Amino acid sequence: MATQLKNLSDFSHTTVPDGSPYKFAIAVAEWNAEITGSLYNGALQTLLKHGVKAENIISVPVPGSFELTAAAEILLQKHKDLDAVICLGCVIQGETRHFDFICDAVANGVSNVGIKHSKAVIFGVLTTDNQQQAIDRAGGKHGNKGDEAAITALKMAELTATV
Ligand code: DLZ
Repeated sequence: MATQLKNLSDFSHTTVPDGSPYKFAIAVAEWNAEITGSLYNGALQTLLKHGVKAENIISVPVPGSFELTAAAEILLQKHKDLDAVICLGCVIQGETRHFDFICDAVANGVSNVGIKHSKAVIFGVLTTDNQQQAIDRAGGKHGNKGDEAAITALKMAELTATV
């Protein structure tokens, strides 16, 4: 049962739920694979570190970030016992408007899939101006956004189970 929040200090960024009761899927884009591979390793290790059983993690590759929405939908349709889906990708700004179309589509898409299924679908997609910014956020000087996506999934799984 969710408890009353009393003050801002309740919004702890250090308390991560025990993941042992939960089941997750990770969909990871193959575009910019050296970046998304690091995001994936970060997310996977973070789930395992927080007690998620290896057999309760489904991992699927998709060609590009645009396909993450379809993957999340398919996973939630086929695996009704999933608690959350983590979507990982990396879209790097190019010379055309492709960047904007892909970023908009995947952000709106994963959001809509989550609402449709009443399950958290986590947006772990880097949207950067260049390769260096992506490296910095995939295990570099700005941490690993895959780890953060996994922690968000754990928190949302607990919320879904307890609210
Ligand atoms: C086509 C494309 C381009 C130009 N750039 C990226 C990118 O930076 N990151 C990414 O994940 N995917 C990219 N894609 C592929 C699209 O996401 C998608 O796979 C194709 O448009 C086919 O639907």
